[in-house]
Amino acid sequence: MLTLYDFKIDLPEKSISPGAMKVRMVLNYKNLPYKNVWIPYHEIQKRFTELGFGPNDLEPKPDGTFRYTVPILHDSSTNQVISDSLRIIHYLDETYPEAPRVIEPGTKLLAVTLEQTAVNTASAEKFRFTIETFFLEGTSIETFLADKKLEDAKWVQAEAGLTALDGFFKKAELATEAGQGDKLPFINGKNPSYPDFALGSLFVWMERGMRGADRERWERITSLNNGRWGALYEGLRPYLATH
Ligand SMILES: N[C@@H](CCC(=O)N[C@@H](CS)C(=O)NCC(=O)O)C(=O)O
Repeated sequence: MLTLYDFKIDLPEKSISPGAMKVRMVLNYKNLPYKNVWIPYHEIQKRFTELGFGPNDLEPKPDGTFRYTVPILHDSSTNQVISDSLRIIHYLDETYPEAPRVIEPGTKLLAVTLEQTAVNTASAEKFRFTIETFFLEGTSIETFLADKKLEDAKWVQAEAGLTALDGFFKKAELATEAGQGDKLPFINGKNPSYPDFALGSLFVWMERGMRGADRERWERITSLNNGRWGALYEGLRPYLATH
């Protein structure tokens, strides 16, 4: 049995974690049965330590120590515990080869590079729901949201990041003279692969986090760059279910 550890949040869609949603989409796409275990955000380290799970050793902090992060996948059939979404997805590709592959051989570095570009873009954005839920300590929400100019500037920066990414896609499409039918929604055409899930998981986080007054921002993203991001997200919608 596969068990996916995610953090608990009070949303009808249940999850907002990009890493966990990336793995969940891949599990759904591969049609592998799994169950979810929900951990309170502020107890991730405590609960994982109790369970004997280690920290995420792929992402050291500046002081060299590691964070405890979701997602973690436990596979009882191999008795493995794996942290970090990239490593989990690689593990699923290797361990369950009868399901469709998500990281084609030789494309791991490419996938990570594209993902990091997207993450840098998304981290320019701050929206009310995530700030209030996770970063309310201190004065950040007042400083950030009271200053409309600062908020708008961050959005310009985020949209510029997506537009730069759109430029890579366009060049690749032009170079291979892809017909309209091959263009969308996924990077490789018809079937989603790792970069699509990586980008899609950031869009999940945005769509679910941009509520109320922030909704309009999300709608803008779905139509930005000729609707590229909205179409990619729609293509992934069949894999969003949280079982
Ligand atoms: N690159 C990691 C990122 C994991 C990550 O940052 N997870 C966040 C939740 S979305 C977390 O667990 N944060 C807890 C913390 O930083 O204390 C992955 O994809 O698995």
